[in-house]
Amino acid sequence: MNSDDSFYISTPIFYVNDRPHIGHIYTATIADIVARRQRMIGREVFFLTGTDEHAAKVVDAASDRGLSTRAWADQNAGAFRKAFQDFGISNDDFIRTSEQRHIEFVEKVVSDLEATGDVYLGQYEGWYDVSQEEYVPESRAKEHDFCSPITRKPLVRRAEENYFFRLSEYSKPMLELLERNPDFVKPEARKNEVIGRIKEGLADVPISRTGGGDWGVRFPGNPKHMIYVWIDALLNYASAIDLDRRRHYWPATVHLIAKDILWFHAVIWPSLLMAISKARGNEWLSVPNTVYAHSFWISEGQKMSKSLGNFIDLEQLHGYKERFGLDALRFFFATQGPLDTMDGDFSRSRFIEVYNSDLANTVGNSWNRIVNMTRRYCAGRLNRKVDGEGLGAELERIASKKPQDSLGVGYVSHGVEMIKAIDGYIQETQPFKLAKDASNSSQVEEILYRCAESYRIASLYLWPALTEKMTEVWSRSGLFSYTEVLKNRGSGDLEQWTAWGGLSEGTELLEGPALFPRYLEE
Ligand code: ME8
Repeated sequence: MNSDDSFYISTPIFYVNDRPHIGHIYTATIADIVARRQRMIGREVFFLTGTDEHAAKVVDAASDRGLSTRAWADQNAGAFRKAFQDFGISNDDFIRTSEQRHIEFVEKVVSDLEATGDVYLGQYEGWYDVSQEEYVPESRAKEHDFCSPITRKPLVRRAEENYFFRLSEYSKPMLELLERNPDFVKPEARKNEVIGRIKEGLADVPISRTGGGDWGVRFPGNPKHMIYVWIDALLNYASAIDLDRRRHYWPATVHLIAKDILWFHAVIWPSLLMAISKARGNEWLSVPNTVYAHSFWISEGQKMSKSLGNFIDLEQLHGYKERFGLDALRFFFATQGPLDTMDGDFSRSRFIEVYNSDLANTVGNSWNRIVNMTRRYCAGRLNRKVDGEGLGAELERIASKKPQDSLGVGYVSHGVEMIKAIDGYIQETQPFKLAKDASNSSQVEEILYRCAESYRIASLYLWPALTEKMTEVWSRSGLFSYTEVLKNRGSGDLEQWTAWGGLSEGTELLEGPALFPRYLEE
């Protein structure tokens, strides 16, 4: 088991047949928000992402462009790496399945499993979904008119000699796992889907192919066979940890994925891990704590697809970043995204609406008011440190609410609620009216301290999403210590930081450009 203060989160590793799009940036951003909050709490976080390279569609996409597979994979892996930097993702490692450290790990695991009989040579015939690189069971193929349940492309009939993984042995252990750990699959509705499918029965799954060229990991001892891309891919979560200095992160706290790849993560992956642990008799490959499957973004009300040409691509995302700032995009992902079981619509008009109401008019405007009043009525300084009377209890009430998602992404919305409470308090106490009479000055100072201090607490909830602008707020109010701790990926002390009274008496609030200027569509 990993120690209580370590936290390991992963995203899927993404196919390098093409460039990143909104779905990839979304999952990485949500994982990033979770990772940052955990670092603030004081956990030692390991955040992994990377690329899945040995798929046949990577070979096809490269040959369509007249490129070598390696060159195309390198180019796109580079595009993912760069995109994650551009969108503020704080991953600790980036693994590529074409790396030697990964390939050797996969070979070793497969040999171990062959030795125990969990992997064996057999004959397979079935319906293959080329677009998803997976076989579809007969019943599911029929149900979907022999088309891909995901992409609707026709399935093809394939027969081959394959190595198999003895998944059929793991129905019982899987059901026991789901019973023992109620958080194993999240959200709840996804767990029920998984349980339903396991109860229909688990058949052994092919884990190698022949005749598909030489791009991939060869089966140890039988080089005619290549290891099926999904087995290769899932093992990234372990190969990246297979270093003495990293093993204590195991098992993964959360594998964050979307619903399209739930089966692989919620059933095949843990079964594989149980088989590996059996083969090696070691503990470090125990099953993950949680597989969290979010839903899909659709675009302006329609499913995104290559054929409709309506994918929100990197260029568009950069456009949002340039116009509204990176924080605005991260905030939209965090508060409006398909984190639960419903798909989410990414529409420009909704983006602007949320930006103006939550960021410009609430988060940005509130800070602006506090600073302006402090400068106008108190020469820019918080002269009187007081308790949180009239506001503190409300902040505590908001902070104690559990967000709807088990990942804690919903805490970002708590920050917005806190700021709304500050606005309500200003409305109620009317410091701008009180300030007209000099005899109220101490009262005004108290009110403004409460506002600034509450804003400071809210900023800690908002920071995992609004990393740039809340860092700016901290630097305008002398709170460099947070920045220092978090910049170096150190562990914060959220509990202490969110206690009342973090702003010291005499703190100067500096003016600066609006955090989120109101956006008016030309
Ligand atoms: O499946 N909305 O890679 P992939 C939200 N290599 N998220 C989306 C999305 C959408 N419309 N479309 C994609 C693979 N995603 C395998 C994974 S893991 C061992 C191997 C995100 O490039 C979401 O996270 O097709 C989804 O699970 C993932 O991209 C699929 O990425």
